[in-house]
Amino acid sequence: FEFSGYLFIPADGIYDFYTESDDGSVLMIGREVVVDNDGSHGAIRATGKIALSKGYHSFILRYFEDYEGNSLEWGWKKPGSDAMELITAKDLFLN
Ligand SMILES: [Ca+2]
Repeated sequence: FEFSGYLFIPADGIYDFYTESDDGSVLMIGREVVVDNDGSHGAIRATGKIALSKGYHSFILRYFEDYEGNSLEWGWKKPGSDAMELITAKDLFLN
């Protein structure tokens, strides 16, 4: 599966992202791979970080399922926050 669209970044800063997937997933923002959680595996989390400016940024979230269970979740930690939270529909603008 490939999900794409735009993510609204509320303020300049360094953002942490994660995907937690069974099996593999990769998150790209702009042309940069931010989270590489690829490969055949059970539900594991991978993280990455990127500096972003305020505004709309394109993203691609790729996911595949190989065998047995299947799940996909993604989230972020905004600058000044100390906890990861889910990315919700209000953060997204789809193509
Ligand atoms: Ca699986």
